[in-house]
Amino acid sequence: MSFLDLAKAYTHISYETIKDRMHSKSVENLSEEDKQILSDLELNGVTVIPNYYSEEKCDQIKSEIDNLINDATVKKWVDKDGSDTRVYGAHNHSDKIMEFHKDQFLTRIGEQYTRCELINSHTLGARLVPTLNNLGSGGGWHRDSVFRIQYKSIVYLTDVTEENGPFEYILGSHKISTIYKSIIENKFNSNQNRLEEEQIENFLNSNQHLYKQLYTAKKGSVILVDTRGIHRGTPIKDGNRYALTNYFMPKHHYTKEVEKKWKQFI
Ligand SMILES: O=C(O)CCC(=O)C(=O)O
Ligand SMILES: [Fe+2]
Repeated sequence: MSFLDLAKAYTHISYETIKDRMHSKSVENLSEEDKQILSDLELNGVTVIPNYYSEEKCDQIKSEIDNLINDATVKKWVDKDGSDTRVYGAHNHSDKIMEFHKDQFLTRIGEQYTRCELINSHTLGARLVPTLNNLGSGGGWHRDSVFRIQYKSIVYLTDVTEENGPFEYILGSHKISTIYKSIIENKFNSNQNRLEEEQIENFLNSNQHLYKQLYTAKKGSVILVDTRGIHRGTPIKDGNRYALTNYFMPKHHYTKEVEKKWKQFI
């Protein structure tokens, strides 16, 4: 293990935690439903709410995403093998997507979980189709951030089976102790956010109580997730997968530079 990596990770994580506490937002009036969702998020790093959107609404938004993808005036990003097509600023083009973007319930849960006021920088509308050797949504196993807490909400707009590139998460890997442990036992570096299959196997061998969970679900299901934990969209084998993703971040992380970074894609 590298003491330097451990010291670096500890310094950055402590710094971010102190900043979060300085900007912390108090949590009031938790309903029973909120409590259940929060305890799931805290324990596992991820939770699912089925039937959040109706089938009809999912179908409408799905066809809006197709229209956006086919509209030459709309900014989009496509991965190198053409499997993953993304409209990062989808909320700016549709009232229904804007509704998801501004969803008060999803925002409130995130604020309760992170204990910070959140900004939703943008809502991604994405379509996945199978191509040879595609990596899946997000480009393989990763943590969105090692040092900072992250919260996203994803709604599936199509039924997602094992064939359609479901979201996958290592339950419990959002815990900071797993970051330190992986530096000590698995030779991860201080800011190791991209992970090879072999590193995932080593990580799981060191953490026998943690396991991978595949999120197959019906259209309309919402996944609430701390994307500091280790996750990926699995490679898509068949059919397609449409989804919206809210990119929340604590308000004090939403600097001018962050805003500028995302503006070029929106
Ligand atoms: O769309 C997915 O299944 C996960 C993509 C991802 O890595 C993310 O949104 O952070
Ligand atoms: Fe991610």
